[in-house]
Amino acid sequence: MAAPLELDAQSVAFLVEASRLSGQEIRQLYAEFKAAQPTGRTSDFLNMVAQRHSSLETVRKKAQQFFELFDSNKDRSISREEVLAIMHAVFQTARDRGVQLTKTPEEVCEEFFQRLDTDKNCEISHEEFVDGCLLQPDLLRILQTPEVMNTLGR
Ligand SMILES: [Ca+2]
Ligand SMILES: [Ca+2]
Repeated sequence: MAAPLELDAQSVAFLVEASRLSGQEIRQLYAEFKAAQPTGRTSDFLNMVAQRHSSLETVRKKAQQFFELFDSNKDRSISREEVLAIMHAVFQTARDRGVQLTKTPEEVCEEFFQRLDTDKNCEISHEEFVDGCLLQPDLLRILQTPEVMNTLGR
């Protein structure tokens, strides 16, 4: 018999909403938290999980939005042509704004594939894109520059 956990339904519901973890995962984390810190308060646990997971969730959501913008033919996969088309448009926006560019759209596209196409099949899957953004936070920072955002209409 597992020891009863003093995490009420309301707290679990709050965390499910904030973190997108399942209720079961949250109870598991709570059990680990109580094992590590027997005197730890529930409020400390709530703060810890909400903070750690909501930032991840924000990144995941942004990555999801960018994936959909890049995947213009909506086949749940990003091709070189799709990346190149967007890069050419982004570079045009940048030039119009007088921004100096040191790379070509082709080079940026190549870098994109080197970093995200993990299985090297020349297509970036939804999973590769989202996982890549979670593991390489600077990718999202690059995607959120004004030139890219303007070009993508965000
Ligand atoms: Ca596509
Ligand atoms: Ca791939």
